[in-house]
Amino acid sequence: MPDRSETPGPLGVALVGHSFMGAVHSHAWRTVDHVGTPAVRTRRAVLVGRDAQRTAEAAQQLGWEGSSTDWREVLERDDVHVVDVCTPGDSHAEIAVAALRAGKHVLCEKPLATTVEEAEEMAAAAAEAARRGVRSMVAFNYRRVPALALARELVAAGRLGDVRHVRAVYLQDWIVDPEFPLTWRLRKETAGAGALGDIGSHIVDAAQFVTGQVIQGVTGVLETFVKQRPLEAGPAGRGTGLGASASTEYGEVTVDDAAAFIARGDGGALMTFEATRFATGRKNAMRLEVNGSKGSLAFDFESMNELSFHDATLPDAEGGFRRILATEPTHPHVGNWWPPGHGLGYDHAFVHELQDFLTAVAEGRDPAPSFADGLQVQRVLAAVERSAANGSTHTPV
Ligand code: SOE
Repeated sequence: MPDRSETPGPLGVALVGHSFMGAVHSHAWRTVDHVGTPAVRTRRAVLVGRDAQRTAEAAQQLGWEGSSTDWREVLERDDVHVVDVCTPGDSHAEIAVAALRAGKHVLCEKPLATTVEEAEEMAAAAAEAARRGVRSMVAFNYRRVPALALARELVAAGRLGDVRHVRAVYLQDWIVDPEFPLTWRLRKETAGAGALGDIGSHIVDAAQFVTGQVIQGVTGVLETFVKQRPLEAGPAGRGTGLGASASTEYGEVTVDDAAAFIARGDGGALMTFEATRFATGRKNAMRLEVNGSKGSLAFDFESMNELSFHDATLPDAEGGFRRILATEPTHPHVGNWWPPGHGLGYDHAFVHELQDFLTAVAEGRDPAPSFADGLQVQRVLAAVERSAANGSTHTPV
């Protein structure tokens, strides 16, 4: 462990975006200085948004020193060292690349970009910045859920043997109502993809993170169940995200509502994926099951403190899935929190993400997942889209 008796800092942080993700990240930035011994201290210097009044109000509510409507101006500030990008996908590349060029460390929400080309530009800028000691990371937060991090450790320690199957699903239902408005997440030009990009990207990252296998070929199908939706009511026309309200005019949904695809991992695993916003009753069911020659693991984010483990090396009479409560101080990320059994929530994974990001910055190394990792996920998503567009369907005869 590095000696952190004199924690350096503070690093000034600029957060761009103050909708759902901006609020979750704000919570994490408020908390990270107070958990364990931080690698470096931070200051919540400035919150950036499009509307001056709404951004100023959000800054006050979320605990930022000031607010701005001009991220370019913020990049010129010497007291800003970190830029956290929580905007809709279509502005990730422009902001992140400019921030890296300005010498700011960058944390960027997922999926990294709206296209492979943008993600390539971002990964190239990140690689160039790293040579100047400037760090970057893509925010696949579920990696930092203790039970999923434990799953990775068990696979890496060989407890599952050879991994043969990965079954990954991410099920939500927040747009089941056909009158839910056409927010930025439902338009290709702002989001890049629908369920595939927004939540499919999480399970692609999680499957690769847990198994250590890199996805090779994919075959996929996409579906848009509701093709027209009311436009959003409201000033900015890009909505407040998940809680937006509808106007009386309608527009076309240009992304998928659901995606299903199969893939091969480079270690021989057969992987199946399903991402949907139409699984009524499932709110944030991000689930992963891994079957190996020596055992299996199962995780469901809706019970995020638990990991089920079947050890196939035990005698048959003692087999079966047992529940590991991933709340011991010896479990990944848990040590600085509450006594065993007291459980963590969605927000804690974002604090862990910042802890790892800041530790890498302080220690002068690149954090993971990198922009190159984000690009690789983007390529998988694009391959699913190509397959869905060109794929052959065989009618049972
Ligand atoms: C909406 O589908 C959303 O907020 C995603 O954008 C997040 O990445 C996921 O964690 C929760 O759901």
